[in-house]
Amino acid sequence: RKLSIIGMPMDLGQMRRGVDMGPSAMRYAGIYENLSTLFDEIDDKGDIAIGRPEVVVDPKSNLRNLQLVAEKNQELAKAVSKVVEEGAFPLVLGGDHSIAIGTLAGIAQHYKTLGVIWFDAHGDLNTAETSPTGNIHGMPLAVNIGLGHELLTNMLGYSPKVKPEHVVIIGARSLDEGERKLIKEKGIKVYTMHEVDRLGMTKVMEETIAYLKDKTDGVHLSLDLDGLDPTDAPGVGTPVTGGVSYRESHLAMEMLAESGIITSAEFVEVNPILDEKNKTAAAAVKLMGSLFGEKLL
Ligand code: DIR
Ligand code: MN
Ligand code: MN
Ligand code: MN
Repeated sequence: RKLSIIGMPMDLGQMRRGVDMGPSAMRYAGIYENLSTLFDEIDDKGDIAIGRPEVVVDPKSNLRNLQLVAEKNQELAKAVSKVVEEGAFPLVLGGDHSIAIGTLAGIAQHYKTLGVIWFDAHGDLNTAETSPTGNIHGMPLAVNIGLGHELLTNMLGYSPKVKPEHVVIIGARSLDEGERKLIKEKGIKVYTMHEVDRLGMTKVMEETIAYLKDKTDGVHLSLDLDGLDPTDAPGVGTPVTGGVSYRESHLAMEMLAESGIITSAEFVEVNPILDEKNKTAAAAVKLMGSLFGEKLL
């Protein structure tokens, strides 16, 4: 099998600079060295150019950098779609989590019922109306189920990208008021840290895999490094204490590898400026190894 990597150095979906260096940080941490034995071929397509304009909030929409986030995500969507057409496994390196808008726009059109695992401390289910920040990286899951500004939801001319009943959120521990309401309203499956503690990661993943396996024809993993505990992944813009441990996160990836359900992935929010000796990028790369079937023995 073939792995195709696309770097998306996007930092316009939130306010902390440095997350644009996430793709470099992960490559530096040894993506190629760690994954080369797990694939017949690795094709690194390089980064999509973002540029570095000053941050602007559109006072009308409460969406920071809307035009550019939409435009650049559309470029990503087209690049990702091409990878799927080539039959390779798409791996996108972020960049803030707003890039999931482009990634899923590119992928979902190739599936009838795409499932999504959203590994994150946050729900990313805000809209302009509910967002306390105006940051689009807090909105991509809402956009992907069809809620939000049309420039984002209608990317590549279709919406929604996924159905709420095909989404599983894992690791949540910081949910805004509007997000909680939406989760209940749409019946989205969420394993908060309470469930991770209570059930254990083994059970959480068994249930997640069973929940998605039969009703989807592909599953995208959107992994926000802030889902991990900040002691294991300090290099993120919005750390929240009490997260998934390094070992638990590996177990989750290993179980996904065994299940064979994952058909695309993205690793986002790695910010080397806020990191400790590239620890977060290194954790991301090790998680990729587990996700792609690396074994200890
Ligand atoms: C917050 C933070 N809920 C927002 N979201 C983050 O801005 O909407 N998502 N950091 O990963
Ligand atoms: Mn996120
Ligand atoms: Mn997050
Ligand atoms: Mn491992």
